[in-house]
Amino acid sequence: MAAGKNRKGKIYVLNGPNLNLLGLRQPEIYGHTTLEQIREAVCQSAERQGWIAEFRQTNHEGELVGWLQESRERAAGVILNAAAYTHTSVAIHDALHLVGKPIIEIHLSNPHAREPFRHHSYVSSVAKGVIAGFGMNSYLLAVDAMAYILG
Ligand code: CA2
Repeated sequence: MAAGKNRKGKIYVLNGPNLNLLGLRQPEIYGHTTLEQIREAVCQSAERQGWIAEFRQTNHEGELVGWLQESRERAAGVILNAAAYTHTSVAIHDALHLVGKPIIEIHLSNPHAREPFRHHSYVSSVAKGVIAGFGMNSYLLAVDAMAYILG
């Protein structure tokens, strides 16, 4: 086993509004994979790399803010698909500022190839990096990147 593979720290993987409907609506944009299938793949990949993925979804902005506050004490890093809140939420931007751990912004689709209102992100300026446009693989690439950043 490679050095550090048995640390078992937590990586928070947080998902915003409507992502619970993945695979059930608009497959032409978001694909056929369900959030549960993504959760399983993410948890397995994290585990293989010596981390525990804490995978959650909420439709509520305040709950997401609460989880970001919690991550300050409980997570080594945060992978965030804030969904529509990416483009609207100063509250999430402020909470991300306080996390003090590496943050990776992810999206299934590429917001820059979509409507202009998706081109601005309140997450990007406080993220270590952004991965977008690769469907479920955006999540898996983010797990790899986070494992690499955390060493
Ligand atoms: O591409 C992404 O991951 C997004 O974060 C998804 C958000 C969108 O507002 C962002 O601009 C980009 C929307 C998530 C909505 O999820 C749905 C899932 C199934 C059916 C309809 C919506």
